[in-house]
Amino acid sequence: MAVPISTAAGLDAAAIRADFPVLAEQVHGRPLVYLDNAATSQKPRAVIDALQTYYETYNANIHRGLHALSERATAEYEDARARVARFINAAHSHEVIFTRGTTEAINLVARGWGDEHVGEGDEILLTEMEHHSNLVPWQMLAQRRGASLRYIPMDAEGRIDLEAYARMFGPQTRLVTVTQMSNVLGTITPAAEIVQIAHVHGVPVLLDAAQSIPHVPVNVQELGADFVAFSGHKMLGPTGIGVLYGRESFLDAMEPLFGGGSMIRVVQLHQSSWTELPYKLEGGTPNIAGAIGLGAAVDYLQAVGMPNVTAHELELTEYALALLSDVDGVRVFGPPDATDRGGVISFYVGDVHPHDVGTLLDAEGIAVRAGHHCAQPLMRKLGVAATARASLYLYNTAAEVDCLAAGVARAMAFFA
Ligand code: C6P
Repeated sequence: MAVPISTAAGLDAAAIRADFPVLAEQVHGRPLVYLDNAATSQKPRAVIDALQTYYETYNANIHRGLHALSERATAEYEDARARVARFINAAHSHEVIFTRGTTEAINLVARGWGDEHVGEGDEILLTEMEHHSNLVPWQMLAQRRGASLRYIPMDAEGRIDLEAYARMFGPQTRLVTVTQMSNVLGTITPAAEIVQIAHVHGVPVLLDAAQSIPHVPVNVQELGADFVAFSGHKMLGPTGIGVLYGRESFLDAMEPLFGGGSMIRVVQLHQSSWTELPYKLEGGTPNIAGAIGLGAAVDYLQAVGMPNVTAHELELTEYALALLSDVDGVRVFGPPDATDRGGVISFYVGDVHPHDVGTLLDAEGIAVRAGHHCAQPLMRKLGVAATARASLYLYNTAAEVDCLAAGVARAMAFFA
């Protein structure tokens, strides 16, 4: 397969591919074409090495032992936190709380902040394109507290009606919680404007950045978001590690979700007091290796340059949209213009069930996802039960997009 050596983005795809051992694998006797990056990304050697080095040379618990291994593990864990904080331009390292992923980060806010600040008759604003992780925790909170969810008007391509949104605020609006990039439509939402409008009304904003932070530069201070949630495994890092970023004053106002070791100041028989951020919100032994791996992933992305990652994916997305729309009978969801979206491309092939499309592509070594993508309300809005979805990342190439389009055309012909 021909692999472009470099793109207009200045990104050396061949060199990058060589850093990802799994990309050399064969699947069903064919070279792997991995286009399921919205589900999880592949890992570069640097991340795998960071995990191995931790386990082989300084595995120990953190913040506990006075011995050399524990001191090194603690230093590396805290260094990873500082690197993640720099990556998103947080004002302080302690505004980065390590979680298991986006899901846990959002649940932490729904419980730790929501239970304290949302009550009877209050309203939470969100969109119909939220992943279940940014929907179900708010339904649960609304049910616990007698609050309600209100949906911001948007079109079928995920474009938010900002004027209608601005009119939704009332005295009982407590929170806006929206995705920064749809995991189905690829739509990039106007996060800065969403935050600006909410702040005019004194309402905080949570951004689900699970699909954005891996692909576009995100500066949390510039955006002004109060909470930002994302997952390590979608940005070249290990599974089981993610981040809740919160502005200091908001994290201070949160109750811990997990009581236990590391999060206390003083424990008495009938009550306890909490220690400072970030530890207050990280009860128990954290995913030490995962955090260190995420630190290595962030270093990798920064070395490539996030603007280069974005530009490369934009180029590939434009190419993929053009090729797929050339296949007769293929319907592509989301904004038609690649500049309004990231490299997440959901599509439907004629009347063929997306699972059959996924199975046929898999037989050719092409990994895509098929299903409702944990976004059932959005599927209903689109009038489908499922879609096939190809999602791109920095190591994908134009040649791989050619494989996808050819595979989709063959699927169409096979079922015609
Ligand atoms: N979306 C997908 O294939 P976790 O599972 O906690 O790492 O991430 C949850 C999540 C939250 N928000 C958005 C926008 C997401 O896309 C995801 C994960 C994967 O689309 C798995 S369902």
